[in-house]
Amino acid sequence: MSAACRRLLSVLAIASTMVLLIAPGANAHAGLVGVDPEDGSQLEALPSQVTFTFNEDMREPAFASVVVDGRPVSLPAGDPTIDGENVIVDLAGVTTEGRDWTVSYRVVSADGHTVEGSTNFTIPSAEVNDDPIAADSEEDGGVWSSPWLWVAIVLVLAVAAMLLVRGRRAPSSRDAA
Ligand SMILES: [Cu+2]
Repeated sequence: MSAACRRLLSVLAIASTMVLLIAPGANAHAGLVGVDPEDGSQLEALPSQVTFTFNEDMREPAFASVVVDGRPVSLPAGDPTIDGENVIVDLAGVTTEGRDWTVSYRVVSADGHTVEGSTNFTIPSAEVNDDPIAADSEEDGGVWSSPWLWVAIVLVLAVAAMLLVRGRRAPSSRDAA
């Protein structure tokens, strides 16, 4: 095996390790300590916001998606707001009605790991939402499920790792061509 080939293999190994470390859900060190309204709540009406509280400060980027009765809901207020340990999903402006709500989040913790999860509440008095499912149902968080995003990340990391390996070897130049 040539030196260049070995170097390429080590670069790929480093890159794939880094991808595993940052991939969503691979390693969730920050813990969720509370949700308001509480997971499993039965409510009279849609709350104006859902607040996820963690055991450490959180940071952007933060994404949220909302599903009611199995149908995606668009969030007029956009991405969640981060306030220290709180990640706040603003539901003001949501006009969709329905009974069984799931609010999911994906956010970055202070140590740089991605943390994700969801909470559920029901509005027993509401009509079940049986609207046809919109074609663009992938809009929230869809980019994270795209394989091309991860391919791009692997390429960027591979280039970065290669530059690092080169930089470290430059002074000795023992395998210069
Ligand atoms: Cu962590």
